[in-house]
Amino acid sequence: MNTSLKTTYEGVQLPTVGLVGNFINGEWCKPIGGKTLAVINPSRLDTIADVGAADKRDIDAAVAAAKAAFPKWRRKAARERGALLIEFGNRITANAEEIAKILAAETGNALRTQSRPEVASTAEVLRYYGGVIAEQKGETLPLGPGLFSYTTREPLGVVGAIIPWNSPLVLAAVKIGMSLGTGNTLVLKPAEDAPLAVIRIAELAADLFPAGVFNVVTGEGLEAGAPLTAHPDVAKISFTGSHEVGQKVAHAVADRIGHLTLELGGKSPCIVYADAGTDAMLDTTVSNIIAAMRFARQGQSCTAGSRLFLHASIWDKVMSRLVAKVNALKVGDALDETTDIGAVINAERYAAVCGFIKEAMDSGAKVETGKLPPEVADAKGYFPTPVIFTGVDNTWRIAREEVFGPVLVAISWTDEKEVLEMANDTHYGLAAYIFTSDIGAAMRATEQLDAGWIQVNRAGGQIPGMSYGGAKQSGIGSEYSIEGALESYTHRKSVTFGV
Ligand code: TXE
Repeated sequence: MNTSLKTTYEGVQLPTVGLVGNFINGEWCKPIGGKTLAVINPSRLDTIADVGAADKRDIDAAVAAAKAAFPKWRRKAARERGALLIEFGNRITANAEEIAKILAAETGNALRTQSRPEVASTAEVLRYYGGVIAEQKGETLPLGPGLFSYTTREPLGVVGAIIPWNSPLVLAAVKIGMSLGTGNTLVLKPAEDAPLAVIRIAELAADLFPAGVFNVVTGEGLEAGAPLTAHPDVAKISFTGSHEVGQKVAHAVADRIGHLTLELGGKSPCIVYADAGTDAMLDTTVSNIIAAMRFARQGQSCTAGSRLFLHASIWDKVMSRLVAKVNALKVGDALDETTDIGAVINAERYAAVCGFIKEAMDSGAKVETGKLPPEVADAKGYFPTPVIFTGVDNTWRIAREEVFGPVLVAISWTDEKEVLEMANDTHYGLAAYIFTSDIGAAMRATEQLDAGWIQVNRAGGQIPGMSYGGAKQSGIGSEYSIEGALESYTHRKSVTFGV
């Protein structure tokens, strides 16, 4: 094995053996085609490291290893599988700082505000599944005299998991915890833009699971992702990513009637009622709007509350405080401890975000704060400053499509019925945020909003244990909770006894 790879980047300890390629059947091995891809730091535009770029042959090898490991792994007691997940989480905690720096460098997500908390959540997610997975219970059903039926939860087989770059580590942990915990084996393909932290945690787990149970294959969407989704021996695909690729994945899986979980994007509403703008609540409300928008993740979150519906009676004071607070956030190098907001992931996404901003400006949107970022060629990194638009109609593209950048659209409202209709007027249905202390208003809104996850007076991230998944075109299936894991990663086997 080639060990002459660089081991540090800007003082950050990199994965070591993992950089040569794929983790298949308990071994690190180079991609069969010998191709590599460069992982770029979006805050500095230099190459952090080259990783293996797999193709169908590597996917075939990984799926074969996972298939061979399945019969033994599925028979291991759930509590023993859980113990390994807990140990995995503990190893991540023991190496947290080094992993967080790798994550910040490759994703552009600021170390202090984003990457350290993501590593902590990653370990917590694995420990959560490790703890609860023994509760893989079925049902009993006395059907009548001499007739008794029960169900067990059976794993599906080989799971293929494909994840994006915006929260790569915690999403890897969710898919690892749910699939391995329930007795499936796994082939995990991280995003080509951000595979390094995932490779690092795979290194930490290399001796933990029996060979073939947990496999990681790095590579691009078409060369490595597509063959995984189309593989006849993959029983289930769990995909988090774009709506467009989600459709392709669904088609590929449908061809063989495979199991599927999709977590796609969102254009989530953030509804602020008049009572959230009182002097006592103002600061909290403004912080919540900023948190919901995920400004500190450059808006690159599927749950970003990117459509702000602000009650007209509090518009002026909330908007002026919001602009002041957003302007105080420091945009910069993700590895810098003082940075609040890092960089957008790559040139393509940067150009797309700039395109959205320019189009809204050209259409006459009012810019409350922010500006059109410089052309990529002039930029030292992919740094769009946060933008807040007003004077935008809910029908404009900026108000309807997922920008996946730090761009908030604010719309004023007075009538509750109308605002709830506007909030629901989208094909997405992932998240929603409501800020009010009026319990009746909160009840009406939560009842009427079409969203998989509604937060009332909170704008945080997912917490292990809660069920999380999209309504409408935001996805299929539920993750994070034990119920989600059991529904999405197992099938029910019914057994009926007669006498
Ligand atoms: O995602 P892709 P991109 C949205 C967001 C963002 C847009 C584009 O709006 O701006 O999608 O992001 C793999 N078969 N979200 O282009 O392409 C790919 O290698 C199988 C929302 O980066 O969907 C990567 O591992 N796999 C989202 C993963 O899919 C394929 C998070 C995601 O990449 C493939 C990310 C193919 N044909 C983006 N093509 C969320 N739900 O949070 C690509 N991939």
